[in-house]
Amino acid sequence: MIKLKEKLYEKIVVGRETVTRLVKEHGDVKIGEVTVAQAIGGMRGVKSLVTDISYLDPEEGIRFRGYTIPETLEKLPKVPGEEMPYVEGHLYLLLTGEIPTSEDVHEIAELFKQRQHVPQYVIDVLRAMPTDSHPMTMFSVAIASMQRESAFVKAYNSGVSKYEYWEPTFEDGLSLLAKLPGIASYIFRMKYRSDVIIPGNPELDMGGNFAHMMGVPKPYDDVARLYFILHSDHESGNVSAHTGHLVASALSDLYYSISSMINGLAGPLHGLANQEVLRWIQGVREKMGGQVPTEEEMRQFVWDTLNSGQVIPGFGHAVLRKTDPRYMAQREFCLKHLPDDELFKYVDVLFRVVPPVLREQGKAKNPWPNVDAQSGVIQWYYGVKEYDFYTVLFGIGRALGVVSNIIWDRALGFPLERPKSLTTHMLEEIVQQQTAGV
Ligand code: HAX
Repeated sequence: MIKLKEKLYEKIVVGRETVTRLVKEHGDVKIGEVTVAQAIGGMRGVKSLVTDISYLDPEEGIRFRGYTIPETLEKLPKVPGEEMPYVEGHLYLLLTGEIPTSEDVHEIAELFKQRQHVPQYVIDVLRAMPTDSHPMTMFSVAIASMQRESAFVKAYNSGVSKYEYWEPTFEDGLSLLAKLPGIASYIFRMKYRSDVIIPGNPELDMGGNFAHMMGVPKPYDDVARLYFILHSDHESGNVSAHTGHLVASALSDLYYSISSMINGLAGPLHGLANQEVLRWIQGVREKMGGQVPTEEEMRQFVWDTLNSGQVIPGFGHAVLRKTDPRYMAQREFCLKHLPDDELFKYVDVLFRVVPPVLREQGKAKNPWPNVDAQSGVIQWYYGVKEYDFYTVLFGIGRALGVVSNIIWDRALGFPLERPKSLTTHMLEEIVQQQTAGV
């Protein structure tokens, strides 16, 4: 048996005991209240989801299984001779909560190698799509097209017990994750590199193989590893993670769930913001004739965008109230590898200018930069200038976290998600009753 699966099973037994005890013995304990503003306002802050894979503290930022980003990057086994850890090791951490040994990492790397081949029919589907389809549309369609491969569906149709649902879901997760770098790089090369496709190299780790198939030299392999790890999980209420969980809660398989996750990620208020940051900067760059704007000039560009009723992409967050540590990790990478890059200087000016302007405007609860403000600059520097591809990179990373969450959803027997809705008239009645009661 796969060692990772054995380890996972040990943890699942403990996890099942915990959730059974919590529901049986403490099911009525209140963990929060819901206000009218929260019900109308996108459920901000409503505590109604459960995950152990990661936790987002508004002040500190994300912790993966209890580890901050610097701790994660420091503790995970590194690819020999490289700066960044194995993405495979990060998946082990997300799934089990433990730092893997190099043997654990190599087991996953080996499983990925066995499963990385992208079926020809997926390529045919991509080729049949209009050439101006957005890369995220292509990515979503390619994933959905593989639904016929689902081990979960086969097991479900043959009457597997619900206590075993997690096992074929685990199989689907490994098979799907192994193929995502190949599919993504295929889309990139087909669309933007004259259709010259580079076959995968099974000797390489996930990040290394992705860089190889993209046709981008070192240290892009480390960029890929850093990206996939940073974007992997952000607890489970964000649009992409929540969509994946919600769709999976109907017992839709991982192919349906991850394709839906990609669709949620493709919105400009979420993952597409990394594309939008580059689009916004290019607009400024054109107006500046290539010159880096002064802080005063940049302030005016920011105000012009706000005054035209648009958001400043890459700034603000629904939960975070400080600069995103995912932004800081990428900023450190930029300071080390591309300190004199022109676009990095733009982003640096924005870092100083945007927060005070957003504060002065007085609307955004969090004026600080998020992960998307910095990520496109690194891609641009290494020659991946087609910014409508950037959210696909986010999608490969996010799939690691959402797949891990869905395997655990199945293991813990989380039920169909079905919150209750009210009409606005009912809200008015509740308000009247409570005001009268005061
Ligand atoms: N620029 C301008 N206005 C902003 C803003 C920004 N960057 N961030 C928030 N605001 C505005 C909101 O639009 C809202 O305006 P209205 O009252 O007119 O509706 C007001 O400030 C209050 O919003 P909030 O409570 O601070 O923020 P939300 O939780 O509603 O939204 C968003 C969080 C991330 C969607 C928001 O900050 C935003 O639109 N940012 C720009 C887009 C972006 O960078 N998205 C990526 C976020 C990180 C992520 O998920 N990555 O994938």
